Amino acid sequence: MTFRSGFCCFVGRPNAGKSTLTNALVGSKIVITSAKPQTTRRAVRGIVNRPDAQLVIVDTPGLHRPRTLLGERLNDVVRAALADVDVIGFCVPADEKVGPGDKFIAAELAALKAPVVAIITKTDRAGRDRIAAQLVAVSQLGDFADIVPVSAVAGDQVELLAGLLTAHLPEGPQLYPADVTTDEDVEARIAELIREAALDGVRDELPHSIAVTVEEMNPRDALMVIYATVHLERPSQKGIVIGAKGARLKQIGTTARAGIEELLGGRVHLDLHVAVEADWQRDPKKLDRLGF
Ligand SMILES: Nc1nc2c(ncn2[C@@H]2O[C@H](COP(=O)(O)OP(=O)(O)OP(=O)(O)O)[C@@H](O)[C@H]2O)c(=O)[nH]1
Ligand SMILES: [Mg+2]
Repeated sequence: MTFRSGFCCFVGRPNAGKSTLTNALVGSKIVITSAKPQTTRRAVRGIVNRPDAQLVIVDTPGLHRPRTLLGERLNDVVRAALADVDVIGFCVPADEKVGPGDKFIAAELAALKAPVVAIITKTDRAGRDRIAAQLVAVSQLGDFADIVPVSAVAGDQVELLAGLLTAHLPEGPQLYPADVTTDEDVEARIAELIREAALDGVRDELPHSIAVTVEEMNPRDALMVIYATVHLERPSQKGIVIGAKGARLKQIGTTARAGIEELLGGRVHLDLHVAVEADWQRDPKKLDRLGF
């Protein structure tokens, strides 16, 4: 049996369902997801192990028209990730009309050498006719190796997609040990789980203003004590995130802790601190410090 291995980069506009699909393919939650656009801020690798192949999915931030320096840097992350992969998965949601954002991305992909598989995501949210119309609309966006409708949430056609992407990989050995599902480090994953919890229930500009860093992790008896900071952009955002008598911050901590305990396989004490880094999305030095 020939064994294949290589990289598939997922690209699409913000909120298209790239990260949810990455998790569905890997079979565990390695990246955070949310209903807010621009959730993903790094290129995250998720590893799909199959008997005949190892497929490394590179999940990327949504490609968009940038309004801040952070936005520009996120787009740069996507372009760097696209440069060196075996196949590209272009995600377009079934429940939203194909728009200028998708056309813009399709034009960029046309200039690349790698084959592109168009993926119509969230099919559980659309009826048959809508999906059929979307297949036609997406096929007109470019020259694709395949077009596949999938639902990451319902698990529809996810296996089929894994097979189609794998077919574009070169023959090669395993690139990661078979029990590894991502190469993200634990601290980065913990910071993301806290950010995911903080995103829940906030609106407008606030989701974009949130960044999280882990300051310290100390084992104490059977407990892991984690100190983390939730960074915001304006003092007025503090009250919203902290909530009346600290209720919202407490809820963020409780939600994040459950995810972190699952990740670490042990009990966690989470100490969250809220700080203001004025306008960090537009400040090169602050972006560097926050890891962007
Ligand atoms: N019903 C349904 N919802 C989905 C599906 N896939 C994703 N979603 C939802 O769509 C929203 C966006 O999903 P994400 O996976 O975070 O999207 P993304 O493309 O990674 O977004 P960015 O990281 O912001 O670019 C979330 O609310 C998901 O729960 C799906 O197959 N079915
Ligand atoms: Mg994402």
